[in-house]
Formats: sequence, structure tokens, C-alpha cells
Amino acid sequence: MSEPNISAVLLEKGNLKLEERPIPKPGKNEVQIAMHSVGICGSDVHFWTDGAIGPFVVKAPMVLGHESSGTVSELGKGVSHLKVVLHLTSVETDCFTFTCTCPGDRVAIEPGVPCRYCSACKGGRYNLCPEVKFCATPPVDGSLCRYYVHPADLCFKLPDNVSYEEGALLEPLSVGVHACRRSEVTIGSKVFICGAGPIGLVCLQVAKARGAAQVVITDIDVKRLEFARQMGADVTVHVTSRDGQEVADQVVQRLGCHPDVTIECSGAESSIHAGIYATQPGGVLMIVGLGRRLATIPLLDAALKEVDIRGNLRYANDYPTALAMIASGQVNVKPLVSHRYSLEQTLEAFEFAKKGEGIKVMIHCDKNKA
Ligand code: 572
Ligand code: ZN
Repeated sequence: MSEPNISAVLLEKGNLKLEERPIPKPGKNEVQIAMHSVGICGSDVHFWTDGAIGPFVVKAPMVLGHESSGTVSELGKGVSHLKVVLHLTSVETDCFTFTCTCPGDRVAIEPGVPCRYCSACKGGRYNLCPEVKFCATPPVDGSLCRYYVHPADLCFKLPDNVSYEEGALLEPLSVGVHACRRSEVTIGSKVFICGAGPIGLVCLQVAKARGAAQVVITDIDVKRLEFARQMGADVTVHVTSRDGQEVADQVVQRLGCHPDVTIECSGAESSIHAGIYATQPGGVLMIVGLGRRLATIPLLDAALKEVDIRGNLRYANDYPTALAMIASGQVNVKPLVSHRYSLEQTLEAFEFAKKGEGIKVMIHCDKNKA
């Protein structure tokens, strides 16, 4: 028997409730997933507290959550690469019945569903699809619930040595994979990462895994910097000034050179300044963190140094790389999970996440699994 489909629904700004929703059935090329682990992202908290991010406004109830994993519980027509839970029952003796259960595939869910037909999709950059339907970005429901339906080709089977939590963390890790790929971090790179939150930390791990010689990371919070050190940062710089030039000077002095690549993950305007001033002429400044829509930046300095300022929107074709990195042990994202809650404790989990303490808050949706 299926559990009721308890779902974390954002009814309107500030009003998050658990509701029972119908159990969705998978259509053609889709699978139904019994959800297991869902990480809370900054955008989930933002939609809850502010009701909007830029032009994306919560106008109707929406299920939150887009960093997720679970077990395939039903297959739609046409799905052949995933398997569902199977109960094989046979009568062994007069006294008892023997039942053998083969579990369904454990999968990580890539939450953006592109149109597949536009030029961005056809060119392989489907993250730039103007019609993309992204979980928990209005008006699209997310996956913080017990049962969720998703296109099967965007569900990635987890090998036995990759946990559900790691499966959920593939989502932010894929952002790091995409950012390091687009900014061309490679063997011997000197990398400057602004911000030691979850995205800064996955960028740090991916940069090291790609062979970066030295990674310096900055933050305004010393606890986060201490954690970044444990995660492999070579140098940490505590930011106490809003003057980007001052921060850049500190970074260059501590690193012993100008970084080839800067990855901005804080969204702070002064960090963009620091990135432009610190980056080696001919280097790359990757903008991952989102701050204000209009930023005042020293554009001439960037232009005259031929520092390429590049943007980053989520990921495209990066889940397989992120999964391979976890499965092979090249990155270890497990320590990012600082707090765990059950689906029933979703409100508490969001209240905690709002405080900005800890690193990644994970919600466990499945009643039967730890
Ligand atoms: O995990 C992907 C992700 N992307 C975020 C934020 C949080 N998590 N982005 C920032 C907000 N943009 S958006 O275009 N938007 C709300 C759809 O402003 C997307 C990328
Ligand atoms: Zn996110």
C-alpha cells in the first residue's frame, strides 16, 4: 500500500503547509518516484520568505524542493532503462508464504525539464531553454513530497556506493561542475572562490578534483572558512571590508599570485569588484552568485585586463560527471549535510534553514528508510 502523498506546499508568500495531494501517475517516458532525500536550497527559502525571485512570482500554490533523490516506484510507458520495485510471491509450504522483494532503482532527479526542441536544447545547452520547467520555480511544482513524477531520462540511477543524500547533492554539485567547466579550471589552475556557502564549497571540491594547484576562498563568516579548510581549501581569507580592491590585495598576497580563475558565489557586488581586481590578465571571472539586477562594476578594469566575465545558469549535461565524481571518490559531498529533518518536520527545517546556520539542510521524505 502506498503512503498518502504528503507534500510541502507553498500556498503564498510566508505560508508553507504540509498537504495531502493525489499520488501522480507517470505518463509516457516518465517515472513515479517514492522520494527519499530533498535538500533545501536558498531559492526554496527565498520563495517562501519573499514569494518571488526576480520575475518568478508565486501566484498559485506550489510544492517546494528541487535537490532530490528517491526510488523508482512506477514506470510510465516506454521506460526501459529503469526498474521498479518488484514483489515476487510464491507459496513455499502449507504453513507460510515466501515473498521476495527486489527494490526499485535509486535515482537522482535532474530538476529542469527543457522543451527539447529549441535551438538551445538542440545545441546541447538546454539550461538556456526559454521554456524550461524547473522544479519549485513558479508555477512548476517541486519534489518535496512522498511521490513525484518526472521524465525518466532526467533520472540518474545511483550505484550502490552512492547514498540518497549524495544523490540529492548531485544538484548543487552539478552547478559546481558546470561553473568549473565553463571557467576552464584545469591542472595547475590558481582559483579564487568568493563565498563559502554550499555552492562555493562544491566549486572548491570540483576545482581541486580538476587539478587546481591552489584554491583560495573568502567569506565574511569564520566558521564557514574553517569548514572550507576541512573541505580542502588551501588558503582562506576572512572578508571584513566592502572594498573590493582591499580584498583582492589580500587574496593576491596570501595566494602569492593572481588567480587564473575567480568564481563568484556570494552575490555581493564588492566580491565582483574583488574578482575583477584580483584575476590574472587574460583570466576568467565566473558569475555564479546572483545579487542585484543592476550592479556597478569596474568594467574598464576587466576589459583592459581581458578578463572574460562569464555567466552560469545551473547546468547542462553535468549530472553524469557529478555522479561519476562522487562514485569514484574524487569529491566528498557527504560532510555538506549539516542538519536532517523528516518530511513531517518541514516547517522546522525551513525555519532553521532561514537562519543561515549550518551548511545543507536535508529532508527525508520516506517513512521506511533512515
Ligand atoms: O539549484 C539551482 C538553483 N539555481 C538558482 C538558485 C537556486 N538554485 N538560480 C538563481 C535564480 N535563477 S532565476 O533565473 N530564477 C528564479 C529562475 O532568477 C535561476 C538560477
Ligand atoms: Zn538550487
